[in-house]
Amino acid sequence: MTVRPILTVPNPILKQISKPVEKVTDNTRRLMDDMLETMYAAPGIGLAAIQIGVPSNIIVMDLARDEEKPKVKYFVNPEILEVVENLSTYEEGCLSVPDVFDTVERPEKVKLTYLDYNGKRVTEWCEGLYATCIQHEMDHLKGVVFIDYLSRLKRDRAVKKVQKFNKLKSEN
Ligand code: GNR
Ligand code: NI
Repeated sequence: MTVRPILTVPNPILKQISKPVEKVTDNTRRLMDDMLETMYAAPGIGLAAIQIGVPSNIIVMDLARDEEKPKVKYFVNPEILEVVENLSTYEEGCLSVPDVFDTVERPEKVKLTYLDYNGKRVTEWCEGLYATCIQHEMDHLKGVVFIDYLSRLKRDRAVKKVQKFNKLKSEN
């Protein structure tokens, strides 16, 4: 397994629309293994393939707290089938926008269908942090990053902050 670099805004690759996976193969699983290792190294609670530059509809997630045992989830070709009307707000962050946090409103429950690590179909209702995170990750598959929901001023500030940080890093 390999930790791969995570792309940050304003990299245009993050705006690409990811494509469905035809079949869950060993190659798909190798990519998911790399994504999980990259996510843990960051560290983060979710990662979409496009964040490491791969435009495929693949997401990994682990919502377990530090002390808990891992709760790894893999999603291939996820689709939201239903959402409830109620919204919930959450202070979101993103590995592609490091050190920026802001509130985003999203449906508090979603009915999700996807293929798991073995290519088996799973359909389930998600709520709480799980609902927030899967919607955040599925936005990445459509080229959307959470700062796209903020005002232009906040979004521009966030991008500038990331660029400044990356410039400082590259000088070290
Ligand atoms: O690590 C992450 N934390 C997080 C916190 C609140 C809402 C969404 C997230 S996902 C983020 C990792 C990431 O950028 N996934 O795309
Ligand atoms: Ni993100």
